[in-house]
Order: sequence, then structure tokens, then C-alpha cells
Amino acid sequence: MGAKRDPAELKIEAARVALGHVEPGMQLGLGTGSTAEAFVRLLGERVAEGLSVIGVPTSERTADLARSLHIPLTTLDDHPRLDLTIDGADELDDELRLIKGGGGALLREKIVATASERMIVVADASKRVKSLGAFPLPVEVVPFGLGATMRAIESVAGRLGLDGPLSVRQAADGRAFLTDGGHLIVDAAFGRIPDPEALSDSLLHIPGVVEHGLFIGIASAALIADADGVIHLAS
Ligand code: ABF
Repeated sequence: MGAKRDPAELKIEAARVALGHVEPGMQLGLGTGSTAEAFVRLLGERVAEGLSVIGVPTSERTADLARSLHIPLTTLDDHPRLDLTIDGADELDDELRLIKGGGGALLREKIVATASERMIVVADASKRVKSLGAFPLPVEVVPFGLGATMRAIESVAGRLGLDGPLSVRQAADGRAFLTDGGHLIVDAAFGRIPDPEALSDSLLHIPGVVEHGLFIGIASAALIADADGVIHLAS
């Protein structure tokens, strides 16, 4: 067993292995969060050395970082099909089902990942779980009708035997957190989710729900770093 290592180092380790999957000319989805940002920084070094790629960022934050590193950017309008997305996760299980959205970018992350031929998740080993749900599930909702939408979320969850407090995410200034799309995030602390597929389908039937942070059947591989190295999980 290797010595315990700082999660920040492990994230860079996973990001470094992910960089090995990037080939010249690729159209890339660029994730959000500290692990994805570690990847974008490493990619920026390669671009500075002459690697030619183009990226679609999953958030304004990632767009700003990529621009500062002179990584060429595009949109899904100009490049509707991407080769590869590299992004982090809040939780992942061995079936490569994910919870994402802790960084508030889940909608763009899901749009970009599903527009990609492959999605590789980069994470430190603390993100790997037996069952999803210890991390509260982020649900992106429109501000109109918030109370009714929250009630509907509780009701569909209840039918699946899930219970737990819902909270509207707040920004650091105490106001409601707004996503890049101008929506709210409801964090649903259900605890263990035995049937993520059923919850995913049920949530998507609620009109006020724009998207949720369950990513099922989207990731093709995960690179998970722990003190002993980087494990590669594939679907
Ligand atoms: C994004 O960043 C998310 O979907 C997830 O919420 C988060 C993971 O953050 P970090 O890499 O900082 O742990 O990928």
C-alpha cells in the first residue's frame, strides 16, 4: 500500500493519465471542478507546446480558465459531435453511474458529455462508492414554481422509498445559487439510492426539473487515483 497522498495530487495524477487519451486534432469536452481543471491546466501546457485540439467548456468558469491558457474553444453549434469529454464527478459506482453537479454545472456537463463519443471521468478514490447517494443529488430546476417542483420531487422520491431533506443551494453571498443557465439547484439528501435509473426517469417527468445530476450510461471509462496509482474502470 502506498503512503497516503493529498487528494489534490491524486486529482492531478488522474488528470495526467487522462491527458494520455488526447490525440492531435481532437474535439474535446472540458469538464468543471477541481479535477477537470487540473486536466485543463495540463492540456494548456500541451497546447503551448503545439498540440492542436479544440474544446467545448462545460461552464463559464472552465471557459475562463481555458481562455487564460490559450486553449482554442468552440461551441456545440459549430461542433455538435465531440471526440472525448474529460470531467470529474462527486460520486461514481462500479457501473460508472455518477452523481455530478456539486459544482453547479451539471446541465452543460450532461449536454457536452452526451454529445461526445467517449466520456472519461477523472477522480480521486474518495469519489468511488458502492452505492450512489451519500452525496446529495443536485437537481437543476427553473425558479418559477419552485415550491411545487420541490413538492413533486419529494413525492416521486417517496414513491421510490426515498426520503430526505431538500435544500435550495445558496451562493457564498447568501443569495440563491444560479447556474450558468439561470436556474436553481435543489440538493436532495436522500441517502443511498438503490435504483438510480428509476429515480432519474421519475425526476425527468417533473416539468420544473431541467436536469439532475445522475449520469447513467454516459461515462465510458473512469480514471481513479489512489496512493497506489491510477485504476482504469471501463464500461
Ligand atoms: C464537476 O465538478 C462536477 O459535476 C462535480 O460536481 C465536481 C467534482 O469536483 P471536484 O473535481 O472538484 O471534486 O465535475
